[in-house]
Amino acid sequence: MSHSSELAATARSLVTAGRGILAIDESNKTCNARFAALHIAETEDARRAYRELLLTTPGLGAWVSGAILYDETLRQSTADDVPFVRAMNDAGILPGIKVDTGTVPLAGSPGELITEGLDGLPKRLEEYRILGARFTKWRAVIAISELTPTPRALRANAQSLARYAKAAQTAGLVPIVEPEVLADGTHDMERCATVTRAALKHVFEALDAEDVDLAGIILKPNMVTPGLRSSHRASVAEVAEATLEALLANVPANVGGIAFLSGGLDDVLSTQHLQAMNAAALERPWPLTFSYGRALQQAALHAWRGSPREVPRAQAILAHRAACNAAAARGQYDQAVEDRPIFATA
Ligand code: 5MM
Repeated sequence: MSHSSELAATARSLVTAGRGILAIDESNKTCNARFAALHIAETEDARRAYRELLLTTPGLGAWVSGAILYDETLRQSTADDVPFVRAMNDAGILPGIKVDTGTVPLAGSPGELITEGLDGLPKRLEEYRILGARFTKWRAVIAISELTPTPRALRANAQSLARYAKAAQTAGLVPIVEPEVLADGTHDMERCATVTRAALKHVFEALDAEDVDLAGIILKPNMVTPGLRSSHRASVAEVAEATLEALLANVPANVGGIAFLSGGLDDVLSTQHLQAMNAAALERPWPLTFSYGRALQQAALHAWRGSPREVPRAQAILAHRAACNAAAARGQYDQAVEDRPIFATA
């Protein structure tokens, strides 16, 4: 198989057959902050135990095609000394890795961020490939306020995403391209739609300029919603319609697939939005699935709270959310699926 058809095949396998991606690539800082809020020890072993709980959830591979890890996690093993990468491959879950190194203020653009990580990237990609990663992720962050985003910030973030995507493909790894328009804010849905369209337009122009093979990427976009602090509300049908319209207007048909982030939205609502898009009459050329972090993990993390006794319950909760989202990826999710007893899922 040629390099490019191999990338396209990997991208497809991540987004088809009613499966999606589990995002557990929180940096140590973010993971520790989530642990601290629940009085869980902020240690390497607690992070390892938590990721083991998630990755060894019985049956997970039926709903989850891949998991995005953080550098520390890619190198860790289960308590029985099975490397996570091997446990994942045995479970039918492809190992992925976050390769950006986080955000810093964008000079000259107050309130805007640029994602770093291009320095030394080819070398790190090579090491990640040897460690067993098959795909990668880079997240750009676009904040909405009265003055932002500026065209300059949209352009700079799109260029970094495109340079990363080219480097990942050159190393034989599928890039997940994540331009996240943050849901924080008081803006209405129209404003989110306008910014999301502009962000996508810049990203695909930059990917084209870098000659990135679109069949060998996965786009990880936000959904079009009112800001989390907005007084405006939108129905599930309105979110699905506005999101599909933004994607159809800006995402070329040959993109390998689309896997949404959840962006701090309620977990059940995230599933309902995905279902509504997959059930929509509107024709779309790419598979639509999930690449959720918080919307898959939140309830499981709250059940676990660092207690070994709660591992089976937390795993059953994760399995249930993953099964619900996999049903939504097939357009087959409804209240009956949601109401299935949690221990019946796994
Ligand atoms: C899992 O969270 C990732 C962020 O980690 P850092 O902020 O520590 O870098 C994040 O990139 C995540 O993969 C996506 O934003 C999707 O997660 P949500 O929670 O928005 O679905």
